[in-house]
Amino acid sequence: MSDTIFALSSAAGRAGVAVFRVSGAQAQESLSVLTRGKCIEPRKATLCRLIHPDTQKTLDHALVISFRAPASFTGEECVEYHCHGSPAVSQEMLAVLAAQPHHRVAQPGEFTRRAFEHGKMDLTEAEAVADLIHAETSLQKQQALMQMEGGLSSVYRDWSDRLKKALAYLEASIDFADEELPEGFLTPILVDLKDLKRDIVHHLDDNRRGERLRDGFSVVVLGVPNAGKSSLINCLTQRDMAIVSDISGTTRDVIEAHLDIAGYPVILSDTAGVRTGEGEIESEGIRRALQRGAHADLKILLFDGSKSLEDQKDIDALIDEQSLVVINKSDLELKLDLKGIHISTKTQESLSSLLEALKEKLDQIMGRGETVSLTRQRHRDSLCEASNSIDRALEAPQIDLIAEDIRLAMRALGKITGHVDVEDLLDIIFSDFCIGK
Ligand SMILES: Nc1nc2c(ncn2[C@@H]2O[C@H](COP(=O)(O)OP(=O)(O)O)[C@@H](O)[C@H]2O)c(=O)[nH]1
Ligand SMILES: [Mg+2]
Repeated sequence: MSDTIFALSSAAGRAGVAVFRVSGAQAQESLSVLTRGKCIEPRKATLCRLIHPDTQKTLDHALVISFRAPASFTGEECVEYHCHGSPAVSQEMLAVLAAQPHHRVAQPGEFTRRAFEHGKMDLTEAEAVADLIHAETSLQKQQALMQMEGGLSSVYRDWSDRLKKALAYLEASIDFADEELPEGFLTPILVDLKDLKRDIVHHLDDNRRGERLRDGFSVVVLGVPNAGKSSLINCLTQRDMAIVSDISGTTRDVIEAHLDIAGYPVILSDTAGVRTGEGEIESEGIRRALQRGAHADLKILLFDGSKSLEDQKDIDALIDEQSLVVINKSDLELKLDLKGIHISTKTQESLSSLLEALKEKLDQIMGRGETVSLTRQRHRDSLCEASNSIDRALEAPQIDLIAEDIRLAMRALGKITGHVDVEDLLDIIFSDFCIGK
């Protein structure tokens, strides 16, 4: 912790501006070296000539902002240098900073980790910083911002406070002998615990929407060979990423494309055509296709409108709640009697209706409302732990046992926000970040 860390915080390569960040006890010293002791007012962008300390020549003209501890992102002394974004300037800046006493390159996520360790944010907020940096769609960004602004923390903090209150009552009573306790003393505490338990279960029963939004929704296209699955993916991605061909069974493996559908991140998978009794490689492809379909958030069942249903029975059998029936080749004579969205990947007809229907299905999965959702399995695990402890508390025969289970439930909640016992988790969580954040 005593090292001063630095990094190029903007993306590497040529750019208009390159931002370098320095944080730690010696950050003001290196600033002084680079500006030859120029006095820089904190929190004010100041145009400075940076001097290379070895050659005494100009290194760059940069906008410098200094943040004095603890009023900085990390809570430490911090300096930001907004330099010209050339590889040559970057190399020199990094070399000069590296040569300063007690300075070293930051590890991935180390600035945010220091912010967490100085109490600037809790663990869910720090995780949200990483999510915000990785966000690819508007809804992912919105979710990350909500969590970064304390959306999850405030829910868990409130629950923890409710447990603390119950615990305070119980602890006050432990000094009394059982017979001295007022009649019905436990009842309101148990009612509160039951309410809390219901809130946690409700929060957990969220269709995994936060996790799905963070990781992307998996949508799989299934259909008989030549239904136009690869053509559809090509249309939707507007790229030739899947191979389109007349020869049945060209797509033998699963191909993925990442799409942004009305703000939802979607991972769209092309698959081998589903039909029975084909060659060995193809059967493996079919097995994978069906397996993908079974695990997907949503299936697009793509029918060939120019063929009869009899020829597409295997696909018909897959229709369920998680599927969208789409009938392709509307430019040809219709030979299929089935309800669904009629499209043509050839003429691009009604592709927008398909996208609209996909959006509606995703809306359904996400549910309405702006409530915050947990975004990681880690949160889910600890919430289950808290919920189980509350269950045990509700069943416990003695006051000191109830109190102990409440303490365990508080501990589980504290693990999510990072208020207890998370040393072993930190390396894993912050390694998810990029360098410079
Ligand atoms: N007429 C017509 N042909 C299509 C349409 N979509 C795909 N095809 C053709 O159907 C054949 C099979 O398409 P492909 O995308 O490889 O099907 P897949 O086996 O399901 O992946 C190709 O010759 C496509 O050009 C369509 O909407 N109309
Ligand atoms: Mg194909």
